[in-house]
Amino acid sequence: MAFANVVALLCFLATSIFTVEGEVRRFPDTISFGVATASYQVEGAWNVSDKGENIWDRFTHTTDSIRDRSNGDVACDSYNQHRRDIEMLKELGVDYYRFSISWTRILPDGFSNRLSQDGIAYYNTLINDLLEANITPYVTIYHWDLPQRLQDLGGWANPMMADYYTDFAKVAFEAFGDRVKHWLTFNEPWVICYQGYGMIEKAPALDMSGIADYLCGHSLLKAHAKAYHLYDDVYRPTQNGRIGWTLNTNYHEAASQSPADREAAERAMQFELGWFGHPVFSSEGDYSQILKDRVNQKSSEQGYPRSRLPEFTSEEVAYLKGTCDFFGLNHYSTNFVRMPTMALKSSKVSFDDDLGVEKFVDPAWPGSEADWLKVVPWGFRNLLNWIRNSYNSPEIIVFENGFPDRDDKDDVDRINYYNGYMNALLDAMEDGCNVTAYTAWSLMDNFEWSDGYTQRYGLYHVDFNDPMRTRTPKASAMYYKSILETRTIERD
Ligand code: GBH
Repeated sequence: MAFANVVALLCFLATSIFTVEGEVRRFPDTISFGVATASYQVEGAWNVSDKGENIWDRFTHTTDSIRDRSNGDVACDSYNQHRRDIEMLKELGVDYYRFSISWTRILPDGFSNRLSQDGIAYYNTLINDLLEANITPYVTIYHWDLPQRLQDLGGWANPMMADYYTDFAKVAFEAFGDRVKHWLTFNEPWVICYQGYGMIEKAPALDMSGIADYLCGHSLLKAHAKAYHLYDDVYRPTQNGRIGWTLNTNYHEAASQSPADREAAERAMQFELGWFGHPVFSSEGDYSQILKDRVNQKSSEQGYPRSRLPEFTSEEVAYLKGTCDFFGLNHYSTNFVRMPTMALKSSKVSFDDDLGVEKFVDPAWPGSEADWLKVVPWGFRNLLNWIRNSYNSPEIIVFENGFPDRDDKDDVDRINYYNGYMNALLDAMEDGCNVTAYTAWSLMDNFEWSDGYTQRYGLYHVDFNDPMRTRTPKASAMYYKSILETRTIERD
């Protein structure tokens, strides 16, 4: 009977929308889902064939800066096990896989006059096998593994890097662009420059904060714009892909609603996300006024003849503006920011001194294996809205979001993290943020930079004591899979 059918249908709908545990929310059909990795963190095969040495090979082999004294020589062995990786991607049901290209694997000397056929073949096979599995490749051209020879020339502090980088990008477009339609020029410029040139946290560990970090950022911005324009002018007309980059940031929430604290929080946003975001995404372009003013004023107080932050010419400002087809975002956590009560004395020249704010976290926020990573889902929602308001409602793609464990397969904390952050994502979308894709970091446990293998972000566990590097799904893998399958998530 028709009436009974209607009742049955309504009951079915009611139980599928409202489970006993709570309300279920649906993701719009416009959003796609993926997972990410990066070459040095997963590939291993560090000296196979003619691969050249990069700065992470050098850093891990010659310093004791890695917490467990490990390295990426073998890592997840994905160079030999990409088929297993693809099985996992299929099991998860992702739409796309974000991976990066190891520069010295395809250009052993860093320069584009000599190509490694084996290196090119490796990525060709990976890309072809992904496409065959119906998984879209998203390619990061540079995820931190600079050729050591280019580092010897000053790395990103050398203005010539804009050309060398663009040569490398050109090789990638030529070799893979017939099949790769999603490109990222850089992963996290802020981390590259702040942690690699300003601190000792990451290779090349220059430790020249307030100087080298700004030089790095300056030529990196130019490198990005040059590669973008190359793609836009030469490759887009025939290859029809999209290109941007992905910027990391904590969300910086004002500690109070006082004008001073709000100013401090906005300044922190402008120093972190805005350092690279403002020149590309703001309507006026260039570094933000607040960044220019702060560094300029500090520099002159400190007796420098010019600002430690280099300047762009007006041609360069125009050349940089709009050089992303979308806003790529890597986000993990949030902190509070307040204006220091006493003016901090400019004792030591540094990026943080230029910024001049105090950051702290709420001790009640749940933590993780990483001391900096607190679980604050509402910060993600606020951040997405900050981007919407500051940069004229761009299309946003979340390229990383994730949570570290120590060595755990029953990873309830990670499930809670994803549940909170994916709910916050939906909240932001309901606020009007145009988010079109979301990426979990990471597909599997991998080499976590200076934390070695002590912090694990994987949906899949990797046994690093096993020569086979056996992968096992964690509980969170099944959780993410079910979200992708049903396109729903339980309201938190
Ligand atoms: C990403 O970096 C990387 O792209 C990826 O390769 C890496 O494996 C993953 O995240 C996990 O770490 O609270 O001020 O001390 C994340 C970079 C690390 C940048 C934490 C900010 C701490 C800021 N972020 N860092 S603070």
